[in-house]
Amino acid sequence: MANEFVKRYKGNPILTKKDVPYKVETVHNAGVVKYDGRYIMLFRSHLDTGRSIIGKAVSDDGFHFTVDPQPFMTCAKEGIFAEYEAFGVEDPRINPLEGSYYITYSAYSRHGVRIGLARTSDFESIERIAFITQADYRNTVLFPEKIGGRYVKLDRPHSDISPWSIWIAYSPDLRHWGDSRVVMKPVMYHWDEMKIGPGAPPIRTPKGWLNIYHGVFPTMDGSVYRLGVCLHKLDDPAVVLGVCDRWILAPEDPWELVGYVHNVVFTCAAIGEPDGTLKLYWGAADTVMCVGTAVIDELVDLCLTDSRPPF
Ligand code: BMA
Repeated sequence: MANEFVKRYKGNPILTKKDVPYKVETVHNAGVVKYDGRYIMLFRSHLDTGRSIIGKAVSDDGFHFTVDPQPFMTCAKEGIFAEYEAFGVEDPRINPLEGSYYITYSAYSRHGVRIGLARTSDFESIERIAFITQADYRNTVLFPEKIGGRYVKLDRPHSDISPWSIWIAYSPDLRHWGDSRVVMKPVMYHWDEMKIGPGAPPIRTPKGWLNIYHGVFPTMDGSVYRLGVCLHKLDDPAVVLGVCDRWILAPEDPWELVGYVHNVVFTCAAIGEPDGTLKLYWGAADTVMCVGTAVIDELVDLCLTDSRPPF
């Protein structure tokens, strides 16, 4: 019997390529945020070239979304952004910070994959700011406030000599980042043994920052992507207070098991609600979008009571 930390919405999948008014092959790995009383979703779609663009959808309840007639973000046409986004833009996270919404996205090119930072304040126009990593990095999330006077991000550099892990870094201005160090690593022969990466932007709770991350396990039938939770110390998020030993979500529904990439649940967004629940959004099999709900306190307790060390 599957664990029940995340209750799947009965109407899953909530968004598929059939809901998109322009031609795409997939709808997945979306950032979501509450803006002006509505839910805004920025979702990734593969084109039939195999490269990705980002679309926008809007919802009143967080479950039923309507897609804009045109894509929201395609690869830049000029300058440094064109050079480093030539193969597409992927997996946006929407990070609310100081009244703006910062979008961290994976930019692909012949130089590898790196993280772009863009800003919007109205979800109509978007301003690209900078690349905030070198290659090869993916999965960057920003904390929603300055901590100790600095901006803070989590991300996932690639390494050939160590399983891919979650790192932290700090910045005075969101452009220049340093003081980086590793905060959490995969555990051998565990559900996340191959690699881990930040998922949703961290959620503030009284006991710490809740980080919903993805972990990957290699099998003879390809890799399985699942989701887990850990908790970072509020005033020093480099300290991981606990990592839940078990996953909280694994591929189970038919559209999670089979699709563009089989056996994938992958998150870029979770939204804390006033009633103490959260809405967790995930891309299923890199093909469709799904949502579920969880109780924030239960996830926090899992990190603290059923935990393994971060290393
Ligand atoms: C990762 C990324 C994600 C994707 C996942 C499963 O490496 O490419 O965008 O969802 O693989 O294919």
